[in-house]
Amino acid sequence: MNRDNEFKEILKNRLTEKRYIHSLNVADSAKKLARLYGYDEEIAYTAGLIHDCCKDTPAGLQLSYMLENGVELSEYELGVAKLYHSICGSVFVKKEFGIDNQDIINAVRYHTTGRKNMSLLEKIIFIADFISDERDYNGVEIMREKAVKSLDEAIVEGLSFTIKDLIDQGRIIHPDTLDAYNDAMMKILNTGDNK
Ligand code: DGI
Ligand code: FE
Ligand code: FE
Repeated sequence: MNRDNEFKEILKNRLTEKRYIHSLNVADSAKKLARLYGYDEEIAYTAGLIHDCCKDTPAGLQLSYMLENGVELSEYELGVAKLYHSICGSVFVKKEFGIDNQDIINAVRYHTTGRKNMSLLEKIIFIADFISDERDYNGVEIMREKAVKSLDEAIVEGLSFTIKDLIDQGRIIHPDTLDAYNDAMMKILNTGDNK
């Protein structure tokens, strides 16, 4: 049973219009990537649709929701409010949407940082978030080209951008972000041309 319409009604009320449109676009991108890379298209669509379900909730409320639900935040997470929505979202989709597919839960959980050994769905959602239709940052066309060529190459491209930006802004880089970068880079180097 596909519950996307039910989720859409809830998300429309939880998210700003801009974020809701982003969610629909990420769902569409995820579905296309799923077709290309051989993953269940319906599951990818649903994961994309709900990935930012907590993004417009105030950080304090996200934090109390996570703590009430027994989430233990690492020192790198507790002080970085931008990372709350993916962790909070993974609890929310399980508890409030009744999602029991662990791959979907993990795709929401790791969509901001990535991590080592991401599943195919985790990679699809991570990249779909970078290339959704409304994205117009410098370099988005390169990301869209890489996304259809190799998910690992797209991950390296996207995380290079994110990590450089975080350094320029003097922000904390989560260990999962660095792990995701190194892991994807290792995969590219092992199958590609050794320098
Ligand atoms: O929720 P979206 O805006 O669609 O996208 P997202 O969940 O990928 O969040 C992107 C933001 O998260 C962007 O401002 C960079 C930030 N971010 C990603 N990884 C890290 C991070 N911020 C910190 N401080 N550390 C990270 O490792
Ligand atoms: Fe997000
Ligand atoms: Fe997003």
